[in-house]
Amino acid sequence: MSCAVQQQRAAPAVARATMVRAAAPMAAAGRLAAAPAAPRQQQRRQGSAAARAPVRTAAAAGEAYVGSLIGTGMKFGVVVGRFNDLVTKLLLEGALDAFNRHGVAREDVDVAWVPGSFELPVVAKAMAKSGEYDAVVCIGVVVRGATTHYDAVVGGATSGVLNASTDSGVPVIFGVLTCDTMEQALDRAGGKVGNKGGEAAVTAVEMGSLLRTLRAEGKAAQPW
Ligand code: INI
Repeated sequence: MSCAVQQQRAAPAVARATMVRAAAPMAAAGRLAAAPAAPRQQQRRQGSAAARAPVRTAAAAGEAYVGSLIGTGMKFGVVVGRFNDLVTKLLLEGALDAFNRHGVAREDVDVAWVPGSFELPVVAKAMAKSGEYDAVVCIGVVVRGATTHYDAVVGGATSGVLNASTDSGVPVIFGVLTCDTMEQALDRAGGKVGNKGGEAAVTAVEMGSLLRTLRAEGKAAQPW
């Protein structure tokens, strides 16, 4: 199914990004505009100081867009690393729970497992380019203490996820924990620092929604 067809089919009004017509606040922040030339007679009547004073005009503002946090009717892919799956399973639970709380049906979320964080980008990019998803979430856990190639895994995952996103035009969200200890990772997987998997899912809803609206209005290129 082509992306355009897919997007029309699955774009309910409720999932669309909010468009806010920028009014007073943005106009007030408008730049200082050059004063229009006053007719000669008028210039003579004005005092010289007043005539030199800059004139503030209300600058016409463009539209302001923000993604909706209601994901009903949207589709998502989740790619999860098995390495440190004690924690990645908790992050996945957090992501699925957040999707549910934001109106995304469970059958609209596909989950793909890969060996480790280094393998996240290739699958995320392929899923993003399939045209099936509004956004893809990558979930992994890299713990510094447990590996000598921490930097290589983190670097590959980070740049790979970013590249998957910008290359496909589909948001690919970085839900990879990079921690010094397993305890820090658990704190971020439903422990005392919340659940970063859930946060990644909410980011996916917002970004997917924003791009749907921008594309529907011809303000963003179609993906890939
Ligand atoms: N993968 C992780 O997701 N987290 C880690 O902490 C990790 N460590 O420690 O090495 C890890 N390594 C595996 C890596 O992601 C690849 O699967 C492997 O290198 C094969 O390409």
